[in-house]
Amino acid sequence: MIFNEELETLERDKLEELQLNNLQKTVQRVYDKVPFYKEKFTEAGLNPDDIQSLDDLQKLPFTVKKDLRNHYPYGLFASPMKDIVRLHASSGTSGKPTVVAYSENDIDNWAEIVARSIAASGGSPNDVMHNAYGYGLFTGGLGLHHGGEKLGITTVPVSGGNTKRQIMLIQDFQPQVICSTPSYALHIAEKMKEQGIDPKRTSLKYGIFGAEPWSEAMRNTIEQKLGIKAMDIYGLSEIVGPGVSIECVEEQDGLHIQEDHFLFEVIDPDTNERVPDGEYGELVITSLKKEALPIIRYRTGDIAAINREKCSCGRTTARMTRVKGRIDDMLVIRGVNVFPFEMERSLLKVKELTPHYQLFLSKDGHLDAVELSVELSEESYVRCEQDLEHADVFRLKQQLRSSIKQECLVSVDVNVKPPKSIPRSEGKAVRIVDKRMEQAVN
Ligand code: DLL
Repeated sequence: MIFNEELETLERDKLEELQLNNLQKTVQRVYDKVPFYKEKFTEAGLNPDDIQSLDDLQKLPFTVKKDLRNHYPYGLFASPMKDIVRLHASSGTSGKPTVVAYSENDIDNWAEIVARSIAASGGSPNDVMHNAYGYGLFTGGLGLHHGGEKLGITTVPVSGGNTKRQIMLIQDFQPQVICSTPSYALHIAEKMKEQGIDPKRTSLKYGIFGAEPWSEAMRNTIEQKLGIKAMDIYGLSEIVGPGVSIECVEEQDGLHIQEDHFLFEVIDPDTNERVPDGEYGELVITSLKKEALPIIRYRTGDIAAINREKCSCGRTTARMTRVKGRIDDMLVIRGVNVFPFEMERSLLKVKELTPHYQLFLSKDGHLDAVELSVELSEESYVRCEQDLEHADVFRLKQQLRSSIKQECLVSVDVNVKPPKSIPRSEGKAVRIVDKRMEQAVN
């Protein structure tokens, strides 16, 4: 189902006309209302009249996360506090959080794009939606919530955690749609099994999963374990939260960008130049309708590519690939670049292992070293007599190492652990434990 037939299927020239109009308004708004942008534009010798085409966007300076931090908490807002009805914030694990603001119109627009997203994923007003994204400063819970209500789906605001209760509610309320991080969906499936419930035989039909990188192989695993269609939703708080782009259930091949709300560019993070469609690079996003915190050319740090081919679902919007990872998470192991989640594919091929893993990074002299911690499934642990020195464990370790070497061209140490020893997450999974800085300090 297409929620907003008119805007999601606009002819390209009409869409671009709309985008340019809203880009000009946004540029004027930040110039008039946010001293940070006025200074940056002035420094670059620009004023809002210089934006006469969508290509002129490239003249504008980038905005980076540090700019939000440097203006913590309210310095980049373009609306007076009396017009701001909501704040959200990042977790701020590395310093102050980044704070984002919404006017009433911003909340309405956000609900609109999330309603589109749930509909694109297969949800309809007849359904019940179990929303297990965290409610609070994180944008996942409330973002899906308002979109759900806007679509008219029966929205159950469960939030994250208390997995036993989640399972009870899934059994009692019989939802068709579940929203959570991919890793939490796996955790729920695992807990169901422990309780003697077959996760494939619940009422669930679709999952709306995002907020962390996950691979196509992980999608297959989730679909198979839960017997559902697993859809990828992308977003980030600096831009709005979830709903910036979404897969359609017809193709599950790229995430439709809400192009009437956001302008996407893909740049080479080293040269800062745009790369052609189809090539991977850093996503740079400009908001077109936001009032409280409009953002110009925000460098997301996320790596993906864009495809403008028409989709069979009828939407005319461009699609982005799934996010390969964040630039900060890219590992350079003996000169080879690799994103942690690229190793997922090799891991998920080994049927004796669970889909849970963690990567520990350390320094071995001047070189980066990686240890991949994985765990045995209950059945395999019993089969190898609970002995991690067992020949079978040794064999699957070798198998995983050589598969990673073949697919990712890097060598990693593999540490096989007993079942349930990798921490489970109720929100974003912590996949990377980086000890390199600690080692440098000591
Ligand atoms: O994670 C918003 C969100 C909530 C998206 C629920 C989807 C579902 P932040 O906490 O600001 O916002 O984190 C944003 O998470 O820059 C990406 O690195 C990553 N991310 C989000 N969605 C995906 C996805 C929310 N589908 C950061 N695939 C982004 C890969 C994702 N990474």
